[in-house]
Amino acid sequence: MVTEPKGETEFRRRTSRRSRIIALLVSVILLGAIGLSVVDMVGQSDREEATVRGGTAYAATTARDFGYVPAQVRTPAGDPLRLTIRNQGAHTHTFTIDSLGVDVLIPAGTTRVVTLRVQRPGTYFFYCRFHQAFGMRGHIVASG
Ligand SMILES: [Cu+2]
Repeated sequence: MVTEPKGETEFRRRTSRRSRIIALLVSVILLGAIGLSVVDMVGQSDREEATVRGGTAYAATTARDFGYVPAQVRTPAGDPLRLTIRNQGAHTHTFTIDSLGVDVLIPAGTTRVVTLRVQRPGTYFFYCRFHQAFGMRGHIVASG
């Protein structure tokens, strides 16, 4: 009959319990971090309503790693839209609208203002050239 030394068994048991506790803590922290960033992305308003002053519409959005927040901008058709895009991410992003010939590079930490001629009612799709595959896209909805 083989008996393990008592001390070693005790050590093994404690270590496995400790590693289980550490694994649990790590997963709780990871889930918390994921949850917080989701809340950060989703918790804010998912759409921006342009404000019209003196025949010009003004709106703002942020570019993040990797999405625009908010991703939908609503504006009246006909008025030029001055859209402020603040890059709060750690990467360079673009604000690109093929149908309007707009392609603006926004380095990390910088802000760009683009003036869009949204003449006709409709939906204008925008995206980041570098991170479109990551879901970095949105749209401008121009109402008539
Ligand atoms: Cu990007």
